[in-house]
Amino acid sequence: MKNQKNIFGRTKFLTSAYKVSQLPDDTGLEIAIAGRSNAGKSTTLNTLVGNKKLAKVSKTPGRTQLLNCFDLGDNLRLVDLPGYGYAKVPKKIKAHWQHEINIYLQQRKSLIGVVIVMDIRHPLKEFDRQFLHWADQSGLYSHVLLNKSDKFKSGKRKAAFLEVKKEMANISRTATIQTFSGLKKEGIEELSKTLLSWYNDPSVAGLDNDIDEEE
Ligand SMILES: Nc1nc2c(ncn2[C@@H]2O[C@H](COP(=O)(O)OP(=O)(O)OP(=O)(O)O)[C@@H](O)[C@H]2O)c(=O)[nH]1
Ligand SMILES: [Mg+2]
Repeated sequence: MKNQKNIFGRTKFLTSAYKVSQLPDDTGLEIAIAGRSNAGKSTTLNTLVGNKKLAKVSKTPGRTQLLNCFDLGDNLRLVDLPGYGYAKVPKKIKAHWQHEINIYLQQRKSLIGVVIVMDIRHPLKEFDRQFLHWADQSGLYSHVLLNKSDKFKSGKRKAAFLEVKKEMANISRTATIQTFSGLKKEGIEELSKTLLSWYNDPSVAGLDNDIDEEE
């Protein structure tokens, strides 16, 4: 394995797709960031890549309304998905996104795993469970981020972690979990290690996906 310490640091915005059919060619390896609206998906992405401005963050839930696609080079990508479960988004838009996310999850061959971002104060809501279940069934990697962990003191944080971990095991045999704070930049190392191990798993998509060293 080559030195891949900073592949996330080289992330560039690639494209915004309103529909799955507008995404880049379905080759290489892609990891999607999913989760309820306002859980902190865009913040997580920005924290991971060390660029506050890459993905738009907003106090208004439902901000990310496109499939925003980012390029790490070597045909590796990250996709920031629109959040699910926000009540105030008009029905028509919600239905459109639900439809597109379903198509994306079912048809995207380059998709190897999903990061499911949850607010540590409101974990494992219905859609989170569905996502975990679906990823497990589809043989995708999944990693749960209990984000906004800065909102809890360490005792409460640990308790939430253990509880979600236990409950999650009933839904997915393979999902992993960690606490995270995009705000305090805590948990980046664990997250990047996890994603790198997915990108480097030669069994996914049967590709030679050895990652080049940063110049
Ligand atoms: N305290 C705290 N706030 C956070 C953290 N991560 C994100 N936030 C805040 O949560 C709000 C939503 O963050 P986003 O990253 O835009 O969330 P999102 O999941 O991308 O939201 P949508 O695109 O609307 O689905 C913003 O006000 C962020 O500043 C965190 O780790 N701690
Ligand atoms: Mg967002």
